Amino acid sequence: MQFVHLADTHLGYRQYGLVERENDFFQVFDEAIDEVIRERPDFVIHSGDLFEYSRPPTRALLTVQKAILRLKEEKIPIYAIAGNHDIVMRKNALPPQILYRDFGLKLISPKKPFYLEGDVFIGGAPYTSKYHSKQLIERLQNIEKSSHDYKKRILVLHQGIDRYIPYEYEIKIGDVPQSFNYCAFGHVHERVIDDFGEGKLAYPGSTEIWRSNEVEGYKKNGKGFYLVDISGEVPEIENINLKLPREFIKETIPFNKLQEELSRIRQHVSSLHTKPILMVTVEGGNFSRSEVYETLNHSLSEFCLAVRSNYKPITVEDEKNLFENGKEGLDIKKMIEHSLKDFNNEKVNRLATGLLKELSDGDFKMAETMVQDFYEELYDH
Ligand SMILES: [Mn+2]
Repeated sequence: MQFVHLADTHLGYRQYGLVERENDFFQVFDEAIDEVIRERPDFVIHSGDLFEYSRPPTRALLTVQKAILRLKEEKIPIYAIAGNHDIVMRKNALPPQILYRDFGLKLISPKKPFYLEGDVFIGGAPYTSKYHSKQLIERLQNIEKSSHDYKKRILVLHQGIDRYIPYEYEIKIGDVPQSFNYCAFGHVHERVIDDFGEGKLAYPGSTEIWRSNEVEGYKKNGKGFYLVDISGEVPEIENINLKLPREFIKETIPFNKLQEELSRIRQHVSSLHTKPILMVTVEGGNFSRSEVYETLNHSLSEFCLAVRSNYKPITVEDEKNLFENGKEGLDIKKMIEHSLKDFNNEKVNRLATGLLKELSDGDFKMAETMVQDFYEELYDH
């Protein structure tokens, strides 16, 4: 008995406002469906964030419709839950997944918390905010009760858990019932496979690079989905990697080697078949940002879909010196002021040092108020 576990496809996302990036997300999704059909699993689970928005662009809706119809033709059932991106935060709001019910998609929801696929129990709940976590925990206990009599049990959720995202979780690992053979989770964009209870807990991660901080994880673990065999005592999980449509390149170059580094990067990006996304951090030295920006774009933009730049006048080495020279020990407040001095913005400075203080004191309420005040002020102008 094999199934595919997929999540966080974020269809309709137009990264950096680029239609090419929107297409990349569609392309990798189509590729995922091709691969699913080649693998011929008994069923598919999509653990949420199918779409980027609760009102997806028509093309995203059609892409999914086509995929669902292909799976239906191949007699591969698909189960899904709504993720935080698929949901409007309004009572009784319906996620777009509901549109495919008549095409065969089985939506797991509070109204229909579980299904049976042969003798496999597939239960779960849509994304629930931290504010309503009590309700979710109650739901989980009920789902666990309903699952008791079945030999194979799968739990489908789209949540952050403290063990994996310590600052933005909705529930704690102790709140997740341990009696399931496989926890098919979504929300965390990195790949995770953990032993949990008698079985496994897994996040397949996002299928494309949704934020630039996913690049490192992608290089290490790839992106794609899991093919899970639950026939045996413990589930066996196989990583299926998809080929991403374009490279996402991150480079950090010292300002004093700008020219030679740029020609090295230029050589690389000009050899690629598909224009990459390039993120360059220029660090160290006193330089004019606008001039460096011009230089970067001038030498690289014809070979890249997008050139994003970042500037760090202070290098890691400088930071270390600042730390070692301080006789009274590390003055984080000074370090923040120093590294933000280029923003030339007293308000950002005040927010950063203020947040540092309140968060290290554990006064989250105060920190929240500070952030709210900051943005209110920002949008007032
Ligand atoms: Mn997501």
